[in-house]
Amino acid sequence: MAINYNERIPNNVDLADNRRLQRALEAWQPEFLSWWHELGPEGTKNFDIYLRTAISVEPDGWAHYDFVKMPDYRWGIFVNPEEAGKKISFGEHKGEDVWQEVPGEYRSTLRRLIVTQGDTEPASVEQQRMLGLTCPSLYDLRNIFQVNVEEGRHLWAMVYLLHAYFGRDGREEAEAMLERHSGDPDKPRILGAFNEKTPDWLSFFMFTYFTDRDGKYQLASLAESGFDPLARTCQFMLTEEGHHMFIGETGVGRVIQRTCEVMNELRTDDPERVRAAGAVDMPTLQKFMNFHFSVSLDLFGQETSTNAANYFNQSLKGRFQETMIEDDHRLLEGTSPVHVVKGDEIVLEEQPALNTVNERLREEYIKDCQRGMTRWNRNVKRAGIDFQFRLPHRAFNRRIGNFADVRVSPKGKILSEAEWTRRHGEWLPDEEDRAFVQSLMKRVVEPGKIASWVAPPSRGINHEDPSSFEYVRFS
Ligand code: BYC
Ligand code: FE
Ligand code: FE
Repeated sequence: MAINYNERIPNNVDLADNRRLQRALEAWQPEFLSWWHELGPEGTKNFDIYLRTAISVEPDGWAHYDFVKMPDYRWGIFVNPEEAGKKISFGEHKGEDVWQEVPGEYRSTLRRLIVTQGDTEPASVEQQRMLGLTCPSLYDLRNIFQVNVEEGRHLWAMVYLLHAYFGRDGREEAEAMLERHSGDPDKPRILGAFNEKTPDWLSFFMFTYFTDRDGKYQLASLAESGFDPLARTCQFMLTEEGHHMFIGETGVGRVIQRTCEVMNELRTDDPERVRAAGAVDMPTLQKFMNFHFSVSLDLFGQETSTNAANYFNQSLKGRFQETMIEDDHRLLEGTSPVHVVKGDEIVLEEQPALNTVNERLREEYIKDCQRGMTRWNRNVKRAGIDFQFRLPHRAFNRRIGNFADVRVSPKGKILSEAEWTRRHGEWLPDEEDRAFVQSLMKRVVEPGKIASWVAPPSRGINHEDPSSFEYVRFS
């Protein structure tokens, strides 16, 4: 089904046939736009930006590339088509037809899941809103705007579900999405990581690598939902998500590449000399990875969670690639291992499988994070540099779950408070590290130019030239 761009709200959900819903969403639209003007990317009026816009939900050929004037981007509602005869694949409703309406008994649980998902999307836009002012190149400037408009669209995706399926409560939740703000002491965003700052481009690349990747795993789990409109909405969001993680992996990779170049040119591994040459030293990069990885691990919730067990059992939120897993898809029997604190050690303990759904998803996520890191390390080695990045232990720097109350080193050793206080500066960016990275953030917007701390991209967007193409035109 093609997306109709002649309507005020582009959509493939036949909005014109549902006047009430259409009016409700049209009433929310100006509130969204004024939020975007106030808390969306700073200083972008009248920029022509080479953006991708969805024109269908078909796997190939869904995206169209063209210059768009930033505030005129058309946010729309795109949902994958219904599959005839589709059955629920897990939980107590396994084998039943998927639901096209919200089952009454699961109404508040589903609403909560949708609100939690939806809340992260505008939060990330708020977190990134100043970064356009310090972009390292036109290519990167275009990329951050692409991410921002799509996260805005992901908010639309969840707001559509709230309006279409949750009546007045849903409309109220949609309003509240624009009232909570990232880092606001009175009305913060729901999940921890979305109240952290994204103050510089290194943080942005780390965020799109580590935190958008949580998005991938959460959306994939919701894409299995027995509530089919949610599943179909998340399936399409995942198509867009791939590019966000690409920006993260190549972004961090380009920073590492630049550092390696500087180290080779100067024949040094002295962090101070690397910094003096305008690149980010390896230990600082490792600290940023430690921070973003650990903060993102918290997003998976508690290791042992009755909430997660209920979501699964009620067929609301599945596992990653549920249908590919070979088991009974009920998890009523059997156990799986969970890391727990026992005295002054972290050990594995078997727990009822149903309660460990969050931990299993986190496990998939960790493996995925490692894959990109292995690629980065391969390039470091190829550059002849004797340094390898490591993911810290899953218990390091956690605020949620079994390790929230203990101090743990990146290698997984439980530490005394005194030792943590003495050493955490070795593992997490401190004020001075952040100030250094901040000092590198200078806006570069001439076509073909790039900042000192990052290598140019190796390929362009939509086969355009990576460096010389004018991805953003100012007027
Ligand atoms: N921060 O049983 P548990 C994305 C609370 S990212 C604060 O584990 P639950 C994106 C929890 O509320 C993907 N509080 O909790 C990326 C609960 O409170 P109550 C976002 C937390 O809720 C980049 C208590 O601890 N999508 O799309 O079952 C850019 C018990 O814990 C946190 C989703 O998250 C936290 N991190 O599981 C843009 C999917 N974690 O009930 C976008 C929807 C837990 O005791 N959300 N708590 O008062 C969920 O599936 C679940 O809410 C969670 C947490 C897996 C996140
Ligand atoms: Fe998103
Ligand atoms: Fe994303």
